[in-house]
This record gives sequence, C-alpha cells and structure tokens, in this order.
Amino acid sequence: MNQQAVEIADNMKRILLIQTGKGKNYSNVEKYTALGTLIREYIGEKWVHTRKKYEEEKVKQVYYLSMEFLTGTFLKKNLDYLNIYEDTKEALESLHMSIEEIEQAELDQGLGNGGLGRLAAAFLDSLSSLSLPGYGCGIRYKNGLFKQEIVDGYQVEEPDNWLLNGNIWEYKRVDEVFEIYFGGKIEIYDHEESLHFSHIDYDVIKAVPYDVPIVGYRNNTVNTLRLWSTEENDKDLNIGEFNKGNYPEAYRRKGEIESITQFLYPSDEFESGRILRLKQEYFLVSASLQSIIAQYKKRNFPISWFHEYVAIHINDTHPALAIPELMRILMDKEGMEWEDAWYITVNTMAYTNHTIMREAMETWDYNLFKCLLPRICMIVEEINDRYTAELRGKEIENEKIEKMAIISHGRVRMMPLSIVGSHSINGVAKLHTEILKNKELKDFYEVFPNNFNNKTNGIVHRLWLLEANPNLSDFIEELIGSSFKKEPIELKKLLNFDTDEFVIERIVQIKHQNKEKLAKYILEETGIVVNPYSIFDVHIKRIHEYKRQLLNILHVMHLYNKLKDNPNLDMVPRTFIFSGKAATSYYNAKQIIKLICSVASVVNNDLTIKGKLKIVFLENYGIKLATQIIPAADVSEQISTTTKEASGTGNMKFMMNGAITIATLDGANVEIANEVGDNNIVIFGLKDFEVYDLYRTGNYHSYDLYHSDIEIRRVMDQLIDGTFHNHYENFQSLHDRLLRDNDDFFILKDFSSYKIAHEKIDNAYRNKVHWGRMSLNNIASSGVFSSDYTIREYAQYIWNIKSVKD
Ligand code: NBG
Repeated sequence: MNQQAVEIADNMKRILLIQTGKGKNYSNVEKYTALGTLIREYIGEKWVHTRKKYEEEKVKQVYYLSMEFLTGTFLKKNLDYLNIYEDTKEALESLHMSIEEIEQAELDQGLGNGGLGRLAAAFLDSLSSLSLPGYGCGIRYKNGLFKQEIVDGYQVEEPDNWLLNGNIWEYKRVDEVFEIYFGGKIEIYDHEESLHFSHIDYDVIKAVPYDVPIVGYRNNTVNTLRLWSTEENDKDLNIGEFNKGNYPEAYRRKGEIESITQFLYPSDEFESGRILRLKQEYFLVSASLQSIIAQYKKRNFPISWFHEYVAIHINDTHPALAIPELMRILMDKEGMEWEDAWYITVNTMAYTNHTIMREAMETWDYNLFKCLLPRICMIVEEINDRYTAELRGKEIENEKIEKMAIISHGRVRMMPLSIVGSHSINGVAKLHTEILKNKELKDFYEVFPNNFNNKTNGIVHRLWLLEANPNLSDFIEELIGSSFKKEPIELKKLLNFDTDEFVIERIVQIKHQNKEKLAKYILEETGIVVNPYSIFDVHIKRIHEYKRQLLNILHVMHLYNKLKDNPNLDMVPRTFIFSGKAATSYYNAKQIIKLICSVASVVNNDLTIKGKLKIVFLENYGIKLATQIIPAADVSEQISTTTKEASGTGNMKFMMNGAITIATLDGANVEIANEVGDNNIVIFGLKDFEVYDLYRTGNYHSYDLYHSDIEIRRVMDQLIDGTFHNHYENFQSLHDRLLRDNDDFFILKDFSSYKIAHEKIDNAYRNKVHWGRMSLNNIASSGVFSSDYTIREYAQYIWNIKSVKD
C-alpha cells in the first residue's frame, strides 16, 4: 500500500473507534459514516481553498435556485472526484472491508421528481468540475420523493426516509439562520417625503441552512449546495395547552412549522391551490435571497453593483418570487428607489422554462397570495401595473394584454412574472425554444425578442459513462486515451474505429456483459427470467400520458397477439423493461403501471410463445436503478407526443451507453438525430407541425382508426375484455382516454408508424456488426450532450461568470 492508503486505513480505524466505541463488528452504516467523516477532511481543505479564491479574485457568482436537486449518492462520486477511490479501496481491503458493501449503505438524496431536479444536480456537478463559482439553493425536505412498491401490479407509495441514518454530507450552519415572514399587514407611512412600508403582525418562521459540499472532478474546487430547513424550538410549543394536557393543540404550531420542509410535492406538475407549496416556494426564495445579500455585503461592494457580482437563476417558475423578494430587500432594507431596484433585479435574474404543459403553469389565487405574502403582493401588483402600462404604450390590444398580465382573472401568474423580471429566458432544447418563441410564448417573444435563447440540456458523463459503465469507459480509454474524460466531445475519435470489426465486436461484448448483470438483478428483484440474448428494450422515466408508456405497452400487446396467432413467428426475442413513478394523484398514470404489470403477468407466464417476449416492471425508479439499467439497454424508448417533451435527458444517457434510440422528433431527440445521423436512430411519428395542425383543425378522430385498423381495434378491445385483467379491474379509463376523449396524445395515430419502427429495430439487430456499428456511432456522437458544455454556455451567455484557476 502507498502512503496515502496507509493513512486512510489508520484514519478509518481511528474514526470507527471514536464513533462507535466498539473495536469490532461494525455495521455497514457505521463503516459508511466513518468513511464519510474521513472524506470530510479532504473536502474541507478544498472547500476553504475555494472560498478564499473566490474572495481574492472578486469573482461574479451564480446562485441556482431550485425546488428540486436530485443529487443521488455521494460516497463513490466524492472518492472518485477527489482521486482517492483506488487508495481507499485498498485501505479498506487491508481492514477486511468491502467498499462496494459500504456503498450500499448510502441512501439516495432524492430531493426531486425527475428531469428538472436531475438537471439541477448535473449543473452543480459541472459548475464545480469547471471551477465556476456557483451555488445551489434548495430545500432540505425531510422526505424526498416517495418510495414506490408494486403490490399486485399497483403502485403503493411509502415515505422516503433518507435522513434515517443522518446525513454525513451536510453541515448545519446555526450562525446563518434567517427569518421568513408570512401573513400580517403592511402599514404605509410617509417619512421625509417618501413612502415607507412596515410589515406588522406577521408570523415568523426560521430558516436554517444545511450546506452540502459539491466536489469538482479532480480539481481543487468545492462549491456549495445550500439546503434550507425550518426548525421549531420550545417557544413554538403552546405551554398553556400543554399543561392542560391538550397535546394536539400544544404541538399544532410545531407541526405547522415542520410541515414547510417536510416533503417534496410528488408531481412534475403544478398542484393547483396548494397553500403549503406556496409557503415552500417563498420560504426557499426569501431565505436564499437574504443569505445572498448577506454574503454580498460581506464583500464590501456598493449595493448598486449587485448585478455585476451576482447572477440568480430561477429553475422553472417555482422560485419566481425571487424577483419581488429581491425588489423588497433592495427597496425596504437598502432604501433604493423603484427604478434602480428594478434595473438591478432584471439584470440579476434569469429564468429557464422546462415545460409547455398547461397544467404545469403556476398561478395562485390572488386573495390567498395577498394574505400569505402581503408585501410581496404589493410589489407584484406594481410590477404588473408598470408592465401593463408599458404594453399599452406599445399599442398592444387589451385582450392580448389581459393574456400577458401577471395578475388577471383573480390569479397571480408566475410565468409572466418570471419573463418580465428576467433578462434571459431560455428553453432546454432547440425545438422547445422554437416552440416557446413561435407558439407558447409568442406574445412575450414579440415584446422581449432579445431575451429569449436556447440552452440544450446535458448530462454528467462522469456519472453515466465513467461510473455507470466502467468496462465501456476503460475500453474507450484503450482506444482513444483518457482525454475524453475531461473533454467528452473527444469521444468523436471513436469514429476512426467505425470499420474495425474487433472494436465493434468488443463493444457488443461489453453490452452483453452488462445485460447479463441486469438479467441477474431482474431475477433477484422480480423472479422473472430474462434472456440476455434478447433485445433489451427500455422505457424508464416518470409515468405520464404524454411520455406514452401506453403506446409502448399497446404495441407489446400487439406483438403478443401476433405470437399467439403464429407461435413460429420469426422475431428476435425481446425484453421490454419499464420503470418509473406515477404522481400520487395521477390516476391514469397509475393505471398504466397496472396495465404493464397485468400484461407482464399474462405474457411472461405463457409458455406457448417460447420466451420470445418478456415484460419487466422494475419498482422504485431512481438514479441508482438508472445507472444499473442504462448500460444494459439495446433500445432506448423516447416516444413522447411530439412538442410535449421539452428536452428529455434520459435520451442522452442511453445514447452515451450505445443504445439505439427509437424516437419521435421531440425535445432533444431532434438534436440527437442530427448528431448521430439518420442511419443510427429510428424515427417515427407525427412531426411538430403535424401535431399543431391536428390540434388546430380538429381533424383527428381516434374512432376512425379504431374502426379502420383491426390491429388497433384488437388491442383496444383487450383493454376491457378480460384478456389482461379480471373483471374487477379493467382499463376502462385508459380506453376512454384513447377513444371517448379522442386520444389527445396521438397514441393511436402514431401506432402504425411505431410498429414499423420496431420492425426496423428487429431487422437491424439481426446483423450484429451492423448493430454494433450503430452503437459505436451513438457513443461517439454523445459527447456534446455533456452538461459541462451546457454549463459553459450558461456561464458565458447568461451569467457572465468565469472559471477560477485553481
Ligand atoms: C422537465 C421536462 C424534460 C426536461 C427536464 C429538464 C419538468 C417540469 N420538466 O423534458 O419534462 O428534460 O425538465 O429540463 O420537470
């Protein structure tokens, strides 16, 4: 062992003894906690160094405000990024401990629903890895996204108790607590010829920060993710009621305070009217802004330079109240005039839109908003008054102004607020940004044309390639050297091996090994035997009607019908793998899970089809599971209704691992297709303009397809005729969505072109070399989708921040 490994082993022994007082028989959790403690020392040094650098070089900093950060696990990543993984492994072995077992003791920090939260975590990773001065600001939910169990084919939700064993990666900062004000009244008074606002009778909630270090990849940068939590104290106990023995009343306030950071709303979409969600959002925003201002003031720059040294990013509209909150602080605390404060605010704020789904647009009831946030409401009203006056000045007609207003029809709308209060508004893929500019936000684009821009999403290649698929990554290194680890665009060099059959053969082999591993996992988890020589066709993401898991499973039912009609059908065996959570209150999404499971139990147990078709639903989808599934995928299902998926990022992860994408030309699929070329992707379905045409003309009647296409009719009938269910649990609601409600996600409309796309996949897979070459092309073209490149663009064009030489 080298010196470092010896030190690690000694420290590990010492810390274990201090923390447990046992001397032997340590549990994995104890070992994990000790190892984390040990790593904190390495992190601490770099963290101090980073702060000092930022101070000395007087750099501009960005604060990324997000209600979600899906960071996953830290142990392996931190060891790897600090470049001490191998030494640690060796040190632990010398103590007869297995690093893999210790890794299993870490619980996911799952503070996000899906793509939006994962993107925020990816951005933090890239900021640190590029030595860019960036902070995350979020909420430390005591319960992250629920744990999903599948019971009799139904999704059952369990609380996610990720803090059960404590959290070794967080640092509580008791000296940086801020007060958040809810409710009360605003008194206005005249003083020295100007109006002053005084907030009285409010309710104070304390915000306590927990800092999580974000380690950069093999550099000296450690940035900070600051997660806010409420904290109640003895004063929040109603002692009068307590003494009377009325415990529920005595503890009521404590419960109310706790609830603000108790749980993450389990939906990608806005939950209309939820006052607790509004409280959460303001809690995040007010705590973050107060802390940002406090940090800024320590730097001794005049407040009028604020936007020159601070950029604030609003991740979707959830933290949009950062705009009026900054106005409030600049005016009420710093004594600025409206115009100056507004100039600084707009030049500080930037906003990313992540969806065009109407249900996701946040609006609040005006009266509720005003009651909870009286001063913020006044400011929003004034922003709205000035802005609508400006629109009138441009001679925009009233009807349009009404549509664009921040307050209208008794609602306060977060989207117009975000647009008006920011200097940059970006979409997350080229198509999505075009749709924003020319369709969904057209009116705004016409008024603020220079503010709109595109920043295509990205993924952390360090996680999805280097960590998740070590065999592939090692092989790539053998071929093209290690520079792709820092500059993933260099993966392009793999194209030099396009005709090298040895290389292609090896890529196919590595995929096969990954499939065998996954097959083993599937067997352990579900008891289902799958054939690693079959095509692993994977559809994993949140369950949603627009993501069209229903199209996939209907097509599987169709394949099953074909096999029943002709058991000797010549088809490459297929394993369809699904995973994903449905929002707790989303009935149809839950029915889709049930349908997948019901079809699986019929098909998997039907011996007559000779194992040509298998269906697996893996429960509790999350980052950990995704890193196991994606390296083993042959086919990546990215089949959303065109125009609906803003970007998608799963699509990029599969591509980087050599899966072939079957896709609609939606979101970032369009850019993936451009990078990889038509021959290395299978495209099907309606184009964006066709979708818009059909919506506009109303020229689509799903019943016509039902009547004219026997294959469609057959699977539709099977939803309700007992083929895949008993009579208590038919799939009438899904049937209704497709026929009675006219199939607004065009599932039946795209069915036949999807079927043909799958036939192409079947054909292509038969030729191993051909398939392997497609796979190699996908890996080689995936480098541009690293979030490092995305973040460089944000840094240069939106935030105007620069890397620090470390
Ligand atoms: C999601 C989109 C995805 C996109 C991610 C990250 C929300 C509200 N939106 O298509 O659905 O990839 O955001 O931008 O979660």
